[in-house]
Parts: sequence; structure tokens; C-alpha cells
Amino acid sequence: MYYQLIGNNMIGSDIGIILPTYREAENISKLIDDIENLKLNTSILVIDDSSPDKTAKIVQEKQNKYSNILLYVRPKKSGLGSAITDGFKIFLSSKQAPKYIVTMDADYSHNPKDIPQLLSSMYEADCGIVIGSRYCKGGNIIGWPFTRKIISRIANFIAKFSLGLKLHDCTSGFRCYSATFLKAAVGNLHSQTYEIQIETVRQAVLRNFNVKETPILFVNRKRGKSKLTWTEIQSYITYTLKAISFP
Ligand SMILES: Nc1nc2c(ncn2[C@@H]2O[C@H](COP(=O)(O)OP(=O)(O)OP(=O)(O)O)[C@@H](O)[C@H]2O)c(=O)[nH]1
Ligand SMILES: [Mg+2]
Repeated sequence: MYYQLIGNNMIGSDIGIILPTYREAENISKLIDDIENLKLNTSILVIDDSSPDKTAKIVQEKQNKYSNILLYVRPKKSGLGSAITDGFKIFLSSKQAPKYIVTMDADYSHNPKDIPQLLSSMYEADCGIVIGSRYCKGGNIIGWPFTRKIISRIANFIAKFSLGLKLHDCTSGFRCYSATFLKAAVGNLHSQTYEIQIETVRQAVLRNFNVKETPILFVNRKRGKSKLTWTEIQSYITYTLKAISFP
């Protein structure tokens, strides 16, 4: 059981894309192809937690086709938050670190076609974070059952309350970060799971980086299973409540 970085960490692209994966064998191949077809100057970093469905093997096959893919294999399922933070650390420690880092789910809920819009919002405003927002004007969610919508709305309500922000969507994982902000904040990111989305916004606010939203269309996964469990929800609630008590 060990951590392994597979691929060339000297790629030197302007944009790094982090794809956290656990059991995404049915989604990862098309997602990588569609990101590659955008023809942006990107490096793709997949953080896989030794998915039993062999997601990592599919990524390694893609590495034979594309030279800009990195794969970081962790020994066991260790949470979305730590996967994203490990991704930030790997990109930031590379010799030619990307200027911008995009995070997105690997279940095809986030459409790669929205990446250019996230980037142009970042270039326009040069802020710390641009959030791909499902709840601002122009954003939407397709295919979620009522209960999932309620969970998301409550999670957003708690987050907005604890952060005291006017953002519409604090919990979306489809984002573009500036490397300048991440360099300042990464040492303070400790989230294990989904609360990473709140912790990063909180760090931006504390450090006076602007956070902006741009609308996205979120489509419920068609293949594979959600990893959002009660343990993740508890961890999220504990974090946000602590943020209210110790702002
Ligand atoms: N490496 C890693 N990736 C994870 C982990 N948990 C979730 N992910 C990935 O994080 C992304 C988001 O997880 P999902 O299961 O789609 O959760 P969600 O999008 O918040 O919720 P749903 O709308 O129910 O799909 C997906 O790409 C997952 O494969 C984890 O523990 N480790
Ligand atoms: Mg999902």
C-alpha cells in the first residue's frame, strides 16, 4: 500500500485540471478525451484512491495516448477534500507550476465545455476563485431527485450563513483557482471530505482574494454511484458549525 505519482510532473502547462476519482471507470475515459479535445494548454492530474473498478488502469492507458496526464494513486479511499488538496500540492510543487488550477468531478456532472468560461471569468477579474455556480442566474441542475436538491440547498444555506457571503453556490466543486491564491492558502487546507469547498472559500475571504461565480449546467451522473454518504455529510456539518463558532 503506497502513494505513487505516475507520469511527467514537468509538463509546464498554464492550466492544471484536477480530477478526483473513486470508482469512475465508466466516466473517466470520455471525460479525459473531451478535455483533450478542447485543445487548451492543460495538464490533467487524476487523483485516484485505488478504485477497485480499475479507474487508474484506464488513466494509464490514456497516458499512452496523451503526454499531459499525471496519475496519483493513493492506497485507499481517503476523501474528496484530501484528494483535491494533494492535487493542489502536486501542481504547485512542479517546476513550472500552472497559473490556474481547475477542479471538477469526474462523473460527467461537470461539462468540460464550461472550462473555457471558468477560465475567461478568471482572466477578466483575476480573483482567487471562480465558482461554476448552479444557483446564480443562468445556472441549473438537471436530473437530481428532490432529496438531493434539498441536501444541496441546506448545505449551501449553512455555508453562506457561516461564511457571511453573498455567493449563490458555495458547495460547487467545479472551480478555477489562481495559483497565487493557492500558494498562500494550501498550508491551511485540512479538509478530508466535501467541506473542502467551504474551507477554500473561507481561506480566500480571510486573505482578501475575490471569489466570483459564473453559471454552469450541472447534470446528475448517468453512470457510477454517488460517494456522498452520511459520514461525509456529518463531516461537512461539523466543519461549517465550527466555522460559525470560531470565525
Ligand atoms: N480520490 C477520491 N475521489 C473521490 C472521493 N470521493 C468522491 N470522489 C470523487 O469526487 C467527485 C465527486 O463525487 P460524487 O460521488 O460525484 O459526489 P457529488 O458529485 O458531490 O454527489 P452526487 O451529485 O451524488 O454525484 C467524483 O469524481 C468522485 O469520484 C474520495 O474519497 N477520493
Ligand atoms: Mg457527482
